[in-house]
Order: sequence, then C-alpha cells, then structure tokens
Amino acid sequence: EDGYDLWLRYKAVEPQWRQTYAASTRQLVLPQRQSPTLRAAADELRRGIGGLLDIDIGAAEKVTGDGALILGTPQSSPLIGKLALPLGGLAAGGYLIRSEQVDGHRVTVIAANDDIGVLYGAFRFLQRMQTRRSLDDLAIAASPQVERRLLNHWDNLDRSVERGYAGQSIWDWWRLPDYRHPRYTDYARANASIGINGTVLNNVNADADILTPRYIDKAAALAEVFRPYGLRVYLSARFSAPMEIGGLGTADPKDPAVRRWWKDKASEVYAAIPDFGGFLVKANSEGQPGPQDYGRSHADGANMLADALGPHGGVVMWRAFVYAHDNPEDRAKQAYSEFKPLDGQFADNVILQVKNGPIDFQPREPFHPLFGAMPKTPLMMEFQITKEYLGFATHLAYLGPLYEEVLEADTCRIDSPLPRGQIGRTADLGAEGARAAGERQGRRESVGPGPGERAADACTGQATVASVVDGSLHDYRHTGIAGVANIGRDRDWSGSVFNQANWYVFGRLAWNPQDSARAVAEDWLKMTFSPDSAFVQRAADMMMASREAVVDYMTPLGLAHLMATGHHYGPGPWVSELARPEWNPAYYHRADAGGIGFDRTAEGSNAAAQYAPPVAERFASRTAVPEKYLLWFHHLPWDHSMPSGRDLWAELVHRYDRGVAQVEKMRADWAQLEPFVDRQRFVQTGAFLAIQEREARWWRDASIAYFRKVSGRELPEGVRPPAYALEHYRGQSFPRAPGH
Ligand code: BDP
Repeated sequence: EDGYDLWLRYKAVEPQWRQTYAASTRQLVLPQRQSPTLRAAADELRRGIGGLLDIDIGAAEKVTGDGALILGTPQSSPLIGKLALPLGGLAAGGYLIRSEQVDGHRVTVIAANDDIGVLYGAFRFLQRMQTRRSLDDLAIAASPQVERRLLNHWDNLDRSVERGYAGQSIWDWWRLPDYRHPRYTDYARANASIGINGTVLNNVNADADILTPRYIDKAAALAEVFRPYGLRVYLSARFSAPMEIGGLGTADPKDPAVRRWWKDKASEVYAAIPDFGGFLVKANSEGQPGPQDYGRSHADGANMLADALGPHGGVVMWRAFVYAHDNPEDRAKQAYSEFKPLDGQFADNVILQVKNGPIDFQPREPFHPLFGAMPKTPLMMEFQITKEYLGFATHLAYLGPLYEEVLEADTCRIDSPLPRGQIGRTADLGAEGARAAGERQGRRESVGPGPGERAADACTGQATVASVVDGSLHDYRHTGIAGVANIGRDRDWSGSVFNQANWYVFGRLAWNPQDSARAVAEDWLKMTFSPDSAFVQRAADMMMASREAVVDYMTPLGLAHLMATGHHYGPGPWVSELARPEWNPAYYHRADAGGIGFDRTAEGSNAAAQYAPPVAERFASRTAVPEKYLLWFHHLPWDHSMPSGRDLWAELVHRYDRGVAQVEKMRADWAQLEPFVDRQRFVQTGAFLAIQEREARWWRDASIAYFRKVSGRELPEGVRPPAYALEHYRGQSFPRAPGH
C-alpha cells in the first residue's frame, strides 16, 4: 500500500456486506449508445465491483432478473428513457441513483441528463459500498452547486512545482504529447470521483511559452486523456506573452495589435482543444506583468482576454491576489480597495478569483472582504490545498475545517440584489445530505452580532460566503471554486497519505459547499483505510483537531505570516529587514514592549470597515471579536485580560503549548490505530507525526523565546522554557527547502 490508489482502493468488503451488495449488482445493463464517458462509467463499476465484491459483473442488454444495475441517459438508454425519471431538476453533471422496478424486477438506476452525470453517479454508487451504506430503497438526487470546480497547478514547464511538496510535476512536458503516462488517466479518474471538472495545468507565475504551438499540442494531449472524465483543461496566461512570444513591442490591452494577437491565440488554442476552459491570470501582483504597466485597469486587462475567449465559450479567471510594494495601505486592504470600485466593469465571461482570506493562505484568516461585496461580478473562491503555510507535506493538517469555516462565514451583506430564493438549499437531497446540513446548521458560528446584541437583519446566516460562491446570493452568471493542487510525482500523489484527504475534501466541498468537513473526513477514512467505526471515529477526531493544532503552534489568536523568509516553513517572527515591509513577520505581529497585534480598527488601518457593518462592528470590537481573530484586528497590551482569566501573554503561551500537546496526542492516537492500518502507511504516517511533533516544539519554542524577549515578560509559572536561546532559532536556515 503505497497510497497510489488514493480513495479508490476497492478492497474486498466484509462477508455480510458482500452478500447484501451482491444482491444489487447482479448484472450491468449498459446504454445502447456508448461514449468514452459512459464507457469510463461502466469500466469503473466493473473495476470497483470486481474489487469490493470479487464479482465479474458481466454486461447485459436487458434486465433479466432482480439486482440489475442500469446506467445511462434518456438519450443513450431507451430503458432509462421509458422510466420517466425526475431528471428535470438536475444541474449539469447531476445524477439520480434510484431503486426502481423494471419488468417486475428490482433494479438500481444510475441516470443523468448528460454522460458525465452518469460517471459521477457511478462513483457515488461505488462510494456507498466503500463506506458501507445500504443499496436498498435508494432515492438519491445530487447536483453540483458550483459550475467550475477546478484544480490550479502551480507547475512550471521545467517540472518544478511552486509550493509543491510531492515531488516534481506530474506533467512530463518533455515527453508530451507523444507519451501519455497512464498516471494522467488515474489523475482524471480521481478528480471525476469527487466531481472536479477542470484543471489549470501551469503556474500562475506563468511562462509565456505555454502558449506556443509546442506546448499547446502538449496541453491538447492531456485534454484528450481527460475529456472522457469531464475534466477540462485551462491554462495560466502571462499578460506580456504578446511581447515574449508574439514579437510585439507592447502588451497594452488597448493596443489593436495586442488585441488581435490574443484573438488569434485564442483561436489557435481552441483549434487544438475545442473544449478549452479559459485563462487564469495573475497580473500586477508580485512582479507579474499586467495592464497597470500601461496605465490600464484590471478590468481593461481582463476584458481584452475575455473578448478573445468569448466567441469560443471560454472564461477569464482574473486573480484578485494583488498587493504593491509602493502602496502604504495595509496589505490586507489592497485587493478590496482595487477591485471593489471595478464591480460592474467586467465582461460577462470574467470571473474574479479571490483567495479565501485577505492576506495569503495562512493557517487562519478571516474571510476575504470581497466576498459579498461584488454583486455584479462573479467571484470564485481560491483555496490552497498544498500546505505552503501549514507544514508542507509532513505535518498532518486536515483542511476540511478551514474550508468549512470560510464557506459558512456570514458576510451579512444585505446590500446585494434579491436572492434567487434558493439560498441555503441542500445540494444532495436524501437523508444523509440533509443530516450533514442539519449538523452544520446546529453549530454554525456567525461572525455577526451574537445573542443579545443589537439585532441586525443582515446576519441571518443566509448570506454566507458559500452563498456567494455558489452564486445564489447575487445570482452570478458563473460560479467557481479553485484549489491550488498538492499533487506531484510522488507515488502517493500528495506527499503523504493524509494530504490526499485535502484533495478529496476540496472536491467534495466544491461540489457542495454546504457539506460537512467531518462527514467528508469519515468517508475518506473509510475508503482510504478501513470502514471499522472504532478506527473511523478516532481518526476523524484526530483529523478534525489537526488544523487547529497547527494554528496553535504556529500562529495562535489571529497572528499570521510569522514564518522565516523564502521557504514559509519554520518560524521567523524576528524577521524585520526584508526590502518590502509586508514581507516581514514583524509587519504582521507588531509586537513590542507595549503589546502585540495588528490594529485594523478605525484607530489603525481600518481594514475591519471593508466588511458589512455588522461584521465590521464585531471585528472592530475588542470584546465581541471572535478570539481566533483577536490579534488580526487588534493591537493589545500584554496584560489585556482574556475570557479564560489569563492575560494575553499567558494566553498566547498557553495556545502554543496547546498546539504542541495536540500533536503529541495525535501521535499517541495514531499509535493506537495500528491494528487498522497496513504497515507501509502506518509507518510513514507515524514518522511524519514524529517530525511534526519536533517541529511543533520548534515553532512553539522559537516563538515564545522571541515574544518573551520583545515583551520583556517572564514565562508564566509552570511553563517549560524554550529548549534553546533565541539566537539558536534565529540561526537556523533552510536553503534547500522544497517548493520555491
Ligand atoms: C503565495 C506564494 C507564491 C504564489 C502567490 C500567489 O508564496 O509562491 O505565487 O502566493 O498566489 O502564497 O500568486
């Protein structure tokens, strides 16, 4: 077990389950009209049922007995056509899985309006067996809530991966297009199994060469492999490509020759890849070229590309991740300040891609204030799956709770057009989906006024970030969610088995942003390791606590961006001399003898005011702000008293200790789970947890050593002093850390 099979292992089920499942998988009735996608669905069912039940389910032309499995669309299968199923309510890619009667026989139908829905349904049917759910009396109707569910690869053409910790790029550019590694197919299968339907192949810090004929051919070969699995190819475009590979003297978006060049380029790409998805663009950000180089706006730049792609049905995903060194404004404010005034100025096929938080994929950030603030511009979410700031590939940090926390945050925006009336809808009908949604509803944490505070109509829990992303709040014409991939050439794809869970949960939440991180973790554990509930419950507890542990030992209480220079790995709160102020951890924590934290209230940068008034009010209040965002929004004296009864200094130390203790617990818990896990994956995970424990201590010790020095305070009583003096931690360097 080297992890290659991901969550699609299809290991034999226990004998009692085998019997009941076999009764529903006696024959496979295929559609009359075949297509590569329908063939992929049938192949997957054969492979899955073969592994799970040790049955070779033969193909049949018609139902001849109980227990048949019928798949297809009304167009491809007359049998399904005749059943008059309620397919009308499904979105593209949606499916039904239903127990039905055909000619007096008990059958199960996997039906959709489009072939890809059938493939998604096939994976879902297999998932039921993988997670030991019943196959009786099925009435599942599922539709994706978000149209574009994309991976963003930060892969370079030399096969290095920016912020990638799972080896080199899986794209073997050199041998493409001639050699198509079988891995590409497994990649597409894995993505289809969780509903991911697009992939941006190359880094946002793009090389213009990706748009040369040679590379377009290579991308086209990948697109061909992916097509049956519903995975469309997109590319990151470099704004100055007309100069670098087009021989023009400018990339000015108003220049007719530049506009012509992009139009021709788009036609060339579509000639090679007819279902090409579009361009992702990082412009005027961290030194990348962009329209502002010519005194034009982001809208001018995006619209030029949109114009070129529009006739072919492509979109432009324009990133809002911008901050400029010559801008004295708080970095957390810059994206909002630049983009909010452009609302309404973007072409129809532009989507603004916004990171989950206002700075940069930190272990914790409040949601980005642009969500809910751009009613006339489709915004899509950008999450990071690769753990750039959360311990790379070795630390165990399940990101489901991070994604969930952001998606369920209430933007409290009432100043948007009337909702479609579908807000809060449950994607996946059927008991399980409803239960998951109910569970989340019960413990939903609002950032608007709490009980007993001033009633605010806006904070009804309806205008969540999820409702922005799924388009329901503003009735967006496009919806999307992107995850920066953690995939590389390592046999286990993601650098560790537990990192696979982050790819998995990203896909599941992209399909249904209302889904529960816990429920998804449990599914993943069952499929990846063992369905035994003694294992699943304990391992899920461990996963659910893991991200908070990282927050605690790296950046507790709303601190952020405290890592050392370049690699984003170890602690570096002392770093204060880098050329750009906002590259320095000291810029973010602002600790001195008087206190710690970034004042983003009206007395400070006033970044809190970028949120809707009820949220802004809460964030700006020292008492009402959720503790987890305390030092994100407030600069407080070290003796500020905390709800726990401790003062701020003691609380900070306590959080660092809590993080380390949690990792120790994870390690001990994992050791208990040995009986449920194969040797190879057990040993690897154990070794990685040992690394994590050592490094959690390192983070804790270095941070406490530093903050003790700047605060001039003594360690609270009973607290273990850092293992070394501050100078020791300052002296560490990691010149060959991966991923940059
Ligand atoms: C930062 C990364 C950098 C990326 C940048 C981005 O450190 O490598 O290029 O984000 O998203 O987190 O553009």
